[in-house]
Amino acid sequence: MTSIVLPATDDLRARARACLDRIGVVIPEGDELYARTPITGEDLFGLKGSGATETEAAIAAAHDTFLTWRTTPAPRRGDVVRRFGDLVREHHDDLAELITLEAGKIRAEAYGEVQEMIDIADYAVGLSRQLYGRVIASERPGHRMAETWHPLGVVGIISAFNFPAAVWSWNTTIALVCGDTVVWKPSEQTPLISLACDRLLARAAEETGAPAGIHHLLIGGQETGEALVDDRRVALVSATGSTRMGRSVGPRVAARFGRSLLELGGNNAAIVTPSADLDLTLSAVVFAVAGTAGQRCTSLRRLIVHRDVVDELLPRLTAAFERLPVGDPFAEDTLVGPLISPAPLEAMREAIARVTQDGGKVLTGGEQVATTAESAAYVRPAVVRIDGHTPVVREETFAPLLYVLTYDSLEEAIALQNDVPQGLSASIFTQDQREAEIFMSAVGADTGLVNVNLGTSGAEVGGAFGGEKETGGGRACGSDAWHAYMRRSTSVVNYSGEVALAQNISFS
Ligand code: UN1
Repeated sequence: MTSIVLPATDDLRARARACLDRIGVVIPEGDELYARTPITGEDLFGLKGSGATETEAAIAAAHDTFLTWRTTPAPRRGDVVRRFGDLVREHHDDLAELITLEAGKIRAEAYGEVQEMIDIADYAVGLSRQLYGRVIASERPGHRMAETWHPLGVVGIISAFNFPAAVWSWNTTIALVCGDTVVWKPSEQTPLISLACDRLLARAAEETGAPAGIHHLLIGGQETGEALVDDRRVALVSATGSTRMGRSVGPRVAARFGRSLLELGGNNAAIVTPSADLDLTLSAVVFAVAGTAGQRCTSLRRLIVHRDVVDELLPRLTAAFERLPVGDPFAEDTLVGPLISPAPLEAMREAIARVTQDGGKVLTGGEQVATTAESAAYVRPAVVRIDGHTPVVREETFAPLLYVLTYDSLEEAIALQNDVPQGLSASIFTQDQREAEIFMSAVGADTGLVNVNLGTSGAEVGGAFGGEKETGGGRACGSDAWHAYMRRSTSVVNYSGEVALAQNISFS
């Protein structure tokens, strides 16, 4: 078997260093943790980590800075975010290159992730002039009742490897215009891109006169995350990652009556109905499964196909999967880059073994792709046909693995879609308006994101992003998601000159 030729790690290291230089990052070299590239699976740099002392200092400084930042008018807080967005535009190539180097995304997707940073920065700048409250009709004469949204405090961000820059940007740009300050613990798998983001924001702060203490980066492991989770000065913990992580974070933050915003696992499904446009369905499904090598929380994991179209769809689907170029994410024609590490490859193998034992049939994929780098993990996206939900189908496997199930009635298809513990994103492919409306209605998909004639992944930042059930319930990004980053005060003013009690109470 011919193996795919990958770039030399020395060349990748030089590319990373050049991007970091252009952004202005001085690499904190050390030997406490290692920046690694999934392209070859090898280390790029040894780094110094942040210990307990740095974590404490960062939280204390973020809290101190909050006390003044909250008094800066919101449109002025928008200035730092506007400048940050400009710097991201200037360094679009550098950031995208670092994302490819450290997260293994193909070029187009790495550029897309940086675009998502720009989009949310634009959104947050506009929001800085729109932090509106409501004026509410009072039941008492001569009284005015109004809501005001105030800055909340320190926001602790715990982010994952798969969107190492965009998810931080969603949280940070909105937190900053809301008057909060940020302490960020990124994934240990993506320290370089985190250093780059931190540096660009620090430059934006320097240039716009915002205090340096509005943002703190902590390069650390689980203990660092736990310190944020347990510290009362951290008003909101916004955590993206596995349901397992969320199960520990949520109750711990709640135990101290802190707030959490959880973006956890998905087990996203798409229903293909008899009226679906199959060409459109195919290309949407292929991206949703194989994009980012199946490592998005919104990746498509289950395809629920009507029995009348399954025989037509499946051969076309497997052929499309077999044509997918897997390999070096820097190569122009590659569509599927590496998995972040060998662990998801192992998880995918295990899932395939379990589903096969349960009667599933692998239609294509699942094999590791041979390359010139021993420690890298490249895999062919897989399609498995299975008759119903077995336990492994109801779990999230963070890899390009699609289970295909069949259905006869829409009701049955919706029941299957909802019969998983997670509730992030769902799609239906149909030209039947009635079916589409039912799918989006109260008896339809129980997910936070519901799509008609498009795939489950690739949401725009303007909408509220997040999901129900074991996905954690949090909403980030657009719409009114900013409310999570502020505290609401309901104020009542009596200008009547008399005492009037609510609920018609007379107390004399
Ligand atoms: C994630 O995988 O954690 O909707 C976020 C999408 C992207 C964000 C995914 N905009 O697929």
